[in-house]
Amino acid sequence: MIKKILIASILGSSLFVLAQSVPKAVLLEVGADTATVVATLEGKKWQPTTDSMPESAKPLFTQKNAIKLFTDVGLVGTASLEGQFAEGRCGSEAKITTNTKLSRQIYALVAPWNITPRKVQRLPLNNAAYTKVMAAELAARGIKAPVQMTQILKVDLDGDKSDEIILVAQRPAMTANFELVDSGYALKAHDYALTIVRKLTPSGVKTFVLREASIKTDFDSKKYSEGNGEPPYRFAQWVNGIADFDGDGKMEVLVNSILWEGYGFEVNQWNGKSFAKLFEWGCA
Ligand SMILES: [Ca+2]
Ligand SMILES: [Ca+2]
Repeated sequence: MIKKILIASILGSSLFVLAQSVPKAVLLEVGADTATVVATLEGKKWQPTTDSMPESAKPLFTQKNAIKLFTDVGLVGTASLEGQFAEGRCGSEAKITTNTKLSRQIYALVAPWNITPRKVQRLPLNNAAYTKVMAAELAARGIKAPVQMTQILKVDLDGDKSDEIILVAQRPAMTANFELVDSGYALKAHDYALTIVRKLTPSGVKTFVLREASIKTDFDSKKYSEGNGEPPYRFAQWVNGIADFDGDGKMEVLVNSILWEGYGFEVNQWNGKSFAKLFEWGCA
């Protein structure tokens, strides 16, 4: 069978085109009853989709409960596709049905592998040791603001039998359900958002930065209302998904962030030495 496909593809256009045309997995952004296609895994590369749902990806959705819903704590349920994909606000949209109660926008993978091979644990935010770690990170950046931890997650991302610790802190803070407080505008000097991973390496436990932002001065509302200057920043960050995006048994980290009036995410992957960006997506 494989031989036949190979011959057909050589006789046809090319092997490369064949590999590109059949996605291995699809990433969806999921709301209460709608899913939007945001990226497809083509060969070994995740490609953010622009507008239309790739025809070749449709067979991936035919099975009931093919859509695997995940959050910062890994797999939380499944969903099934209902009806056809049509153009939506941020990409191809379709109706879905699920028994899982969704209280915010989350993400889902349609992929044949186990997307969360290891458990993720949410730790209490008042952890003294991790508050100290975060305080040191803020101090190292000259950020004079208190630690406002919004997430502490414990998970063995890469399966080396040692847990990584993911810490997210920010001011303004976010609610436990990742809603913006006071619209999330960074107005005060030293407002910040910082997402880091603590990981055991051959040279000890090290800190890796997934995302960071801060402002040095107060927002000048007078200047802005007079028509000068930039609007205030919004740089809220939250880890909204931990899952294995490519089926290699190692889990990646999806970090959402607010960008001006829009929002987006980056998927970060441990490459053996550091966390690198696998791909990103955004919608205004
Ligand atoms: Ca590990
Ligand atoms: Ca992986």
